[in-house]
Amino acid sequence: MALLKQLALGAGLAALLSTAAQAELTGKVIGFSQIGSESGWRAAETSVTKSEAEKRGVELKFADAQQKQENQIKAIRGFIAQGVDAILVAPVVSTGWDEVLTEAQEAGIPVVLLDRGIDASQDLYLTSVASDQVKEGRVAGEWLVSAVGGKPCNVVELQGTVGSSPAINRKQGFEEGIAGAANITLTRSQTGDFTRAKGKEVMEGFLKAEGGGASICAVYAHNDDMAVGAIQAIKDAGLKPGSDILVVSIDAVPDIFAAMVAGEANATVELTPNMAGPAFDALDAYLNDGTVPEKFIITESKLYTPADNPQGEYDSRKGLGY
Ligand code: GZL
Repeated sequence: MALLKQLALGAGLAALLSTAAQAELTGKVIGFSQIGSESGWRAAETSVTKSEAEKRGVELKFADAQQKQENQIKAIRGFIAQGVDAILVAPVVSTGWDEVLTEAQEAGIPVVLLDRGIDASQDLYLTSVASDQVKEGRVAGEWLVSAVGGKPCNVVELQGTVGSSPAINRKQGFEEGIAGAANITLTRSQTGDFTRAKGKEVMEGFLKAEGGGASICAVYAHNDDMAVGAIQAIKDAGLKPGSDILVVSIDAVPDIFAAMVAGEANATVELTPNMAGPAFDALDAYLNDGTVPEKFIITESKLYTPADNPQGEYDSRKGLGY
């Protein structure tokens, strides 16, 4: 009995401490400059960030930039003027941040990057919480190599937002992943801006340019939303997504698992929408104990295929704000 009591006490203590830790940000005012709501994943990131803030008693000031960097810069300047305790930024593109982040630094306000990186001095931000986007692309490429075996395969690519770190890195990673396979050729590549509508439109263009698509063996999309748009375009062209044209993408949102259940998608690489949890934990340690976090906090990237219970994965993700 004594052991059970000790275990219960230990568990209770751990729970108490974790709540206490989360409570350390109580009353802090944190600004969040979010890119927009271009994809299901982005919507989930916003919803998870708000619930993580609420759990910790943070007053979150949320600004939706509608995909425009100038709106993000304006929002960050607003947070600085309000004298917030910290700023979260999901940077829509990777350049053009030095001036405004220097202003935040001069105001003594720590900045944490979420889900995308920037080309700027690492001194300008406290830490960055993101996936290894090159690895995501490489995992997708390696999956395609294994899926087609030695058969010749022309693959088309739907890139993310031009100039964004995921678009740059996922392209690089995919090319690394297929580099050793002479039978696989990347024949067309164009941005679909991470949206379903644009992904469908660009895929329609690829299909037309390739005489209806018979020569296209696979589509690689930098996110699931563009893949879902491409799936519709493939069906409209009278072809079967998932078999006539393989579909591989990134994010692991519920709708890509629904497509897998329907036999219309083949692989996705998971991206957690919970970048804010690690960000708030790092800010808690920094603001309360002066602990400087690692510069890069890397989240996991896991491959899912129809062999991995897609219905269960759909059910477990539905309702998380996607
Ligand atoms: C990647 C993230 C991307 C998602 C897309 O870290 O920035 O932006 O993969 C989203 O769904 O639009």
